[in-house]
Amino acid sequence: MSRYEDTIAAISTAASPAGIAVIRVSGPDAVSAVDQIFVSPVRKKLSGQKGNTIHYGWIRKPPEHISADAADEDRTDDKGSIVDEVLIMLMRAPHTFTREDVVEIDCHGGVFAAQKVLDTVLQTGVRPAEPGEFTKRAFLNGRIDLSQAEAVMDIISSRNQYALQSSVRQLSGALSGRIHEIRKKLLHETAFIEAALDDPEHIDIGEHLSELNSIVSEQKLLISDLIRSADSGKMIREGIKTVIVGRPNAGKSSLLNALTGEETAIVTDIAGTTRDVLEDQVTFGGIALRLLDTAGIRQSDDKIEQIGISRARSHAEDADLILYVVDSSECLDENDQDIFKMIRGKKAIVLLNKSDLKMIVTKEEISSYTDCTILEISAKNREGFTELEKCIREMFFSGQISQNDEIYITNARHTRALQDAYDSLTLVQESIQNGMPEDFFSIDLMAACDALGRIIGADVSEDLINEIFSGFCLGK
Ligand SMILES: Nc1nc2c(ncn2[C@@H]2O[C@H](COP(=O)(O)OP(=O)(O)OP(=O)(O)O)[C@@H](O)[C@H]2O)c(=O)[nH]1
Ligand SMILES: [Mg+2]
Repeated sequence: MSRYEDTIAAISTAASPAGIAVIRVSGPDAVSAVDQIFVSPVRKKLSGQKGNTIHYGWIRKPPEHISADAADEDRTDDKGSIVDEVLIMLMRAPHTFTREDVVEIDCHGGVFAAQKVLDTVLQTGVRPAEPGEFTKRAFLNGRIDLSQAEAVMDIISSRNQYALQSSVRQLSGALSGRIHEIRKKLLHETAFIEAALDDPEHIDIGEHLSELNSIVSEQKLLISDLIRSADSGKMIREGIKTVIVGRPNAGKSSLLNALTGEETAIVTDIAGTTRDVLEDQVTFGGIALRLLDTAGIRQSDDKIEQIGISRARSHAEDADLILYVVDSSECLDENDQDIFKMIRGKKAIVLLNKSDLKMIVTKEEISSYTDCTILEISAKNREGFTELEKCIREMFFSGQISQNDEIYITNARHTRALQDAYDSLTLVQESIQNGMPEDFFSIDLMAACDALGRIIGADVSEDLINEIFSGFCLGK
């Protein structure tokens, strides 16, 4: 049953010119409201139709709005009241996304046309939906849990293939499933302790402590795996911050342009062309990169160039990935030594650029200065990019994201909740070690369940009562 008494409507497609727009109406009056403004060629009524059916017809202004509007527009015939030709998708509760009656109106696209149809729907007394309200109803009516509701938002905003895949997995319940498993174990332990406290004559908690400790350790491990995945998750969502560095004229801007497929940066044979940091987003083999082209690094007396170089250094400092471009047709010099120092201990790939020319610098020479992967490329001829793509994928996603079933935490709220759960479990272990009374364990175990529950929107007290009654028959 829906918790809501009102009916909401909104344009669910993008507000841009398109062939079709979809107006979604959800709530107890969805069908009767649309019935007031829908005319079918055979005069059928939507209220008499089954769920999951499609109906052709027109949206017409509601009767009480026709005369005034028609007078305005000097139209008095029936056609003057027609707003658009439409297809109606009729879906009945509870087999819908919101678990309410849902009517979707496929009308003609274009911002103005769709808005006209929505206005007409609203004239029946339906209220405009707030942002995300359909998904909120789906959650509150029990159709999806909170992490799945958030995944819906993530799917909508995902900007690359991996972000999309990760959100779709979350929507399908992958993250919820993992959280449920951990939470179930902790709830079971909490219920056991509660039962022991209630019935000390029959249940001895002392015998159970080492098992409790190892169960808590296992769950902490699972939680910390999830927390660790948040770094990759952030990169999936926002793109890997990839800073291109190198000496002037190495071909950094040429690389940026080759990767973006656009003439984003100015390329010349004058050393010191790029002064400021240039940023662009690309999807490279399905991976989102936030690419930053920077000023060539060298000793310089030019004030502007110096500022550019120091910006390059500071971006390299907090980069997720550094692409160090070397002009392989020229000998290395002291500036390169400086850059080798800069990339030490960082995730970096050395790109021997200009492989189309006679190469003077070799992989062997470079590898005497760094352990980083070294690849030969030609930014000018776009050669070596497949290798680069493979290398980045292996560095960040251990190959293919789609072929393993890893879960990536992409939401800061989830990371915080996981950290809280982890900290509470650490307290449980400390209490065990310090021989504290049982109620200390159960308070912190409950806190951990609570924190995990925040991710999926579960209520710990309700779940604990269920577990106690189903598992331990308290009060029998
Ligand atoms: N033959 C050849 N020339 C290249 C290649 N990549 C870049 N160049 C040339 O090298 C010169 C410098 O290229 P840029 O991309 O401007 O180099 P940069 O590293 O951005 O230089 P600064 O902005 O001055 O630091 C230009 O003349 C490019 O056409 C390549 O793969 N092969
Ligand atoms: Mg440049």
